[in-house]
Amino acid sequence: MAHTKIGVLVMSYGTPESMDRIEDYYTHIRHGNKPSPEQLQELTDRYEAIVGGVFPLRENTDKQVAALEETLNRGRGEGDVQFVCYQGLKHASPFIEDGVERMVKDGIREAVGVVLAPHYSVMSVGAYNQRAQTKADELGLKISFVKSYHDHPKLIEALTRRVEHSLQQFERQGEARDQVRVLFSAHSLPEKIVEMGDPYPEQLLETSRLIADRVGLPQWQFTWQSAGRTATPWLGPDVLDTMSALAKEGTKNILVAPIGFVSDHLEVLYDLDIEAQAMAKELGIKFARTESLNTDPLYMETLADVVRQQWEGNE
Ligand code: FEC
Repeated sequence: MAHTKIGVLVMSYGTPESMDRIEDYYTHIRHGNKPSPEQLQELTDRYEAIVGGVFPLRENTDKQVAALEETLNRGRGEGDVQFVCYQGLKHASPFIEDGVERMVKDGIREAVGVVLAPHYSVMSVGAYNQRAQTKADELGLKISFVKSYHDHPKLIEALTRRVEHSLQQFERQGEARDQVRVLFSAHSLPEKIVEMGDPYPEQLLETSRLIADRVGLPQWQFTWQSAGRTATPWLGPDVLDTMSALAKEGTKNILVAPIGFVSDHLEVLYDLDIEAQAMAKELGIKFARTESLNTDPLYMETLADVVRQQWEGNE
């Protein structure tokens, strides 16, 4: 018989709790290796630059987790299961393992895991799920995972509306929409994922195509962003290189839609709003980016749908 309370482990990247925790956070991202003082300063400067050193990802993730729980239980009738959401972060507290432990302490016996990132890579979503599975096995929790939801119609609708809204803003500023080059972007990963047959690049292209078709975009392309600062080659072209190349070809307007991210955080607020915006200024290009999903009800319904489907598939 099904248990009445089903745990939902909502996993997200995580962000430092305060400025003095940046080093711990960075060390965790670097698999236990401390960053050099220069690397630490450089990351601290980036956090300082986004509205004076706040960590918007923390509040946004809190809000997304609360909104998902509300969406999952909306209209719940007597006898229906109740979904209880727990947060599990990849690189900060509460860690993925903490989330699993809390569920078990609360008496949860069965759970579904979902990552606040729509596209599957063995290096991103795969790594979150692996850690959660290991902890769940240790504690005897039955858990299964949503792998990806990059083509969910409600997600596509939410992203389409954002592209459409931004194009209308260009039009209000006197630019014809067919003169705006739309760049879909996502976090780069090491090139080796391609040889591994990882679905990440193809899923990102699929999301891009679905949005482009719905908006009726004559010209668009996909580009990578936020590549790590390591010696290994990362997937390219990078958004800054793409912008330079387009400027050379005479492009005057660029709209970036960071479809690989679902929240306002460093990679959007710094890498696009500050770094790419500054590059656009230098290149004499008008630049905008689409708004982040954050707690958009369509995104919350996307997550609720895939969690329910995963749960029903297990019953
Ligand atoms: O706002 C914040 O505080 C956090 C913003 C943030 C998000 C994010 C998402 C993704 N990352 C992905 C892959 C990698 C790989 C490395 C890596 C490194 C960093 C560093 C910072 C950072 N990431 Fe991130 N990422 C965010 C922040 N990321 C800071 C370290 C300094 C730097 O390189 O800039 C390389 C380290 C490694 O080998 O592990 C790889 C992927 C995503 C999108 C999916 C997801 O959200 O999980 C993929 C948000």
